[in-house]
Amino acid sequence: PVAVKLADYTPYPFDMDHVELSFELDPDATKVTAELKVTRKAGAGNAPLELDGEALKLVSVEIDGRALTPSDYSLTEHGLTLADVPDQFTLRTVVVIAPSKNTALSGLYMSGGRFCSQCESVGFRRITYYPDRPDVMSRFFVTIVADKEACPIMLSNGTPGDVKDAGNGRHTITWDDPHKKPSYLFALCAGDYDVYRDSFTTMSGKHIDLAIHVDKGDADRAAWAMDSLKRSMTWDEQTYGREYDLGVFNIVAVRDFNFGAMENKGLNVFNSAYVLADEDSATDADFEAIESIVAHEYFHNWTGNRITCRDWFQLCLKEGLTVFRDQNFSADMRSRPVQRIKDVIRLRSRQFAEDAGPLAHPVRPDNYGSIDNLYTATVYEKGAEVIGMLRRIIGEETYRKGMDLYFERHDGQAVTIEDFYKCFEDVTGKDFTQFRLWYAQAGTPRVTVEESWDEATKELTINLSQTTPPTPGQPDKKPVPIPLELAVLDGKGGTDAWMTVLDTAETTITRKAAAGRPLLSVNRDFSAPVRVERDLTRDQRLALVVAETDPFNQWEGVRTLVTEEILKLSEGSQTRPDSELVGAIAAAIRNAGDDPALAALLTRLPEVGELFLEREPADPVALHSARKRLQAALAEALSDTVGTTLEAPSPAPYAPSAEQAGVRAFRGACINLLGASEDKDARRKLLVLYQKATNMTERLAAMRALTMHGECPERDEALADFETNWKHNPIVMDKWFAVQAGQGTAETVAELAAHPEFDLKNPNRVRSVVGVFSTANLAAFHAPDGSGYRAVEDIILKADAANPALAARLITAFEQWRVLEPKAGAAAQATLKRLQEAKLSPNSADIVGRALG
Ligand code: HT7
Ligand code: ZN
Repeated sequence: PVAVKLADYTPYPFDMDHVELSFELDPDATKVTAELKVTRKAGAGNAPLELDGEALKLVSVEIDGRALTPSDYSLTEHGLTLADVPDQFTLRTVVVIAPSKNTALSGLYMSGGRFCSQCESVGFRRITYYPDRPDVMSRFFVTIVADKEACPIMLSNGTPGDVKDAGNGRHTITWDDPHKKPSYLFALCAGDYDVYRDSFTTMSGKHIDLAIHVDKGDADRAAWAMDSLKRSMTWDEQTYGREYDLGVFNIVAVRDFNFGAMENKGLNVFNSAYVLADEDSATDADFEAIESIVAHEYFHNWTGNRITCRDWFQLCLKEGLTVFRDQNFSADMRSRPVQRIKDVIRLRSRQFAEDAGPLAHPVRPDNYGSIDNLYTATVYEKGAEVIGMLRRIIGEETYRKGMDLYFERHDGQAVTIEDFYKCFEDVTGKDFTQFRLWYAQAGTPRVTVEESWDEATKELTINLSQTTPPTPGQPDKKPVPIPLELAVLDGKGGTDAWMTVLDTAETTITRKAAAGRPLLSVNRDFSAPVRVERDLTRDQRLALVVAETDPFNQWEGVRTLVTEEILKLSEGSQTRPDSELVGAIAAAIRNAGDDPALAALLTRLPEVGELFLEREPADPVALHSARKRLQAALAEALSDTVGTTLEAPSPAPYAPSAEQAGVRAFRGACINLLGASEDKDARRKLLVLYQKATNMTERLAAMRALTMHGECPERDEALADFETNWKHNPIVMDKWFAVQAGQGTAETVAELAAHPEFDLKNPNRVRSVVGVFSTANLAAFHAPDGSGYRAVEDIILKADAANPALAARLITAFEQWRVLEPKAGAAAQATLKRLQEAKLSPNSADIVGRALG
């Protein structure tokens, strides 16, 4: 694909103040009429009117009621151009589209027999001819005409008018969205749904009707999503002073969706996996994910919708900021340290890996080949970390002042990262030019920490230095401002904490201590998204874990020890896990007993993908085996704790509360340890746990733990039972597929892909097999004989023909091929080359091309 460049941005030469759309819905031939009120901008010269359009059948074009002939315009497969247009006019186009044939799930498509749209980022051009770019903002009026029986409910953005009869068994409605918006926030959903309703009164006393639209029979399973929505609305009022701005807020759950959810104005569309939950069918992780995604999409109403992006290079303006907001919401709803640890695990496993490979790019890229591939962990997760650093540096109160100014100054506009930082410059009087390097430089900075102690002066001298490794297209990096939370610890709970901003390549700090040599705690709370390098012995690290007073760093200390141990085992410099270390980890887990969620996180060993970052070349098979050995040793050391924990009953009656979820998380961790255990009786115990489980969290944990034991009658019994009980529920069946893909071999993938319920057109199902296998089962995926790659290659090719955005994302699993041990690396490279030779979509070709470099 030809690269689009940030430097080439030019404003659109026309204003498009008012848009009237009319849809005559039909799965095979929907007629879309668009009336655009167009005004040439002052100084726009005689620029032609260029409209984007793809996969549209053009029926007619009129200007101010005058029909045009093909000689009056130019039509290509990417759009419609009108050369000589007046300075002010009404353009009317009629097109026909076929939602039933739309398998890309971008534009207007069918899911479960219902109409559904997805326009971000460039789906609107598959609905009608339009300047499909975020800086063109219009007021939309949308009329829908549909069959009364097939579509009793017809939804779009804004405020609904009355439903009227349209003859021939059809009816019609018009929606008016008073807030100007870009086309990517347009949505239309129509069909027969069950509706879960509620209401919310805003801080200024306005009444809002809330509704969640789901498949027939699923309404009760929307209660948690509704509860999450109301809590999000309250949180945004209390934390950012932001109130909802329409009389209705609708959510629609759809089965076939390329992503988690979409923040269309007043009409959020969700992947049904992030709406539907009840105690029988959903795990605590599901409840948590629903809470955070509902909040994320709701928060976009201000950070994304009221203030949007000038162009797609500014994606992090809405996404990084909104992830930061949803992470803080979750931290307030649950435990802040536990939330921080989970966010960091996700950041390291996805974003650090991206930053270390051929797909590395800055938080705000300056060029792209395929726009769907911009939705990355770097834009989202690192984008959120950057906002977190900004807040840390300027303090919470000043951050809020800057945000208030941003909302006041830019409401209703499409803006840039520079506009955002100008607000913070204006409230602080500081210059953020160097800070904005975080948006321009790819790669994870490394901070090296060296210390020396002067017994005579009682001074600890701390030397801090930073470097950022080269990334594709960026060989040389400048120092970035790194806010480091530091503390010296006296080992008796005494903590002298402060923050320093490392904004040069190197600096030296001294800190006085009252008594003997203190221990140094660095990057507390993971204050900056960097890799910290310290040359400490195991004993020094153990002492630091014991003395540590920051919960994040307590976990981090154990994590580092565990990582070093797995690396030693995988490299053969040690054959068996060190019993003293295993004992110390087990003690740390037992000591965290007051906070079971934290204890559960301590038992969770780093995944193989995260270990890749530590060694080059990486040997997934050796790492997996070393990890298993350490897990088995830990299971043995904790066997008493595991026994007593699992003998106690699970909390009852069930509630998806953070407190109960913490207890179940530790029970789940114990079940997992049984999965790793070499105890002969473990399988029988796990089958009993599976059968007696009173909730999905523990039932699934037991089934997963049984699959860790490989082929055995107990595993087969659990899998068969699960399938029989849940075959009617696709969201739960995705877990059944995922559990097997996450533990099995290439053969397992082939079997799962041949299962009658495997559906190449359903992204959730494809991800639960191919996505899970290639990202969570790395020893099998990266098998040196290439069998793992062969198992997914054909599925990816077939998926690409139907849904390029989905396939491109699956191919990113190959991004680490260069760091793999030679056999797997060569097999991965050969697979990428074969894919490159196949006729791939532009999305997938973009990933393959960049991955091969
Ligand atoms: N803003 C939404 C992004 C999204 C998306 C992007 C590409 C293809 C399909 C998509 N569906 C939703 C989701 C969000 O970040 O809130
Ligand atoms: Zn988002």
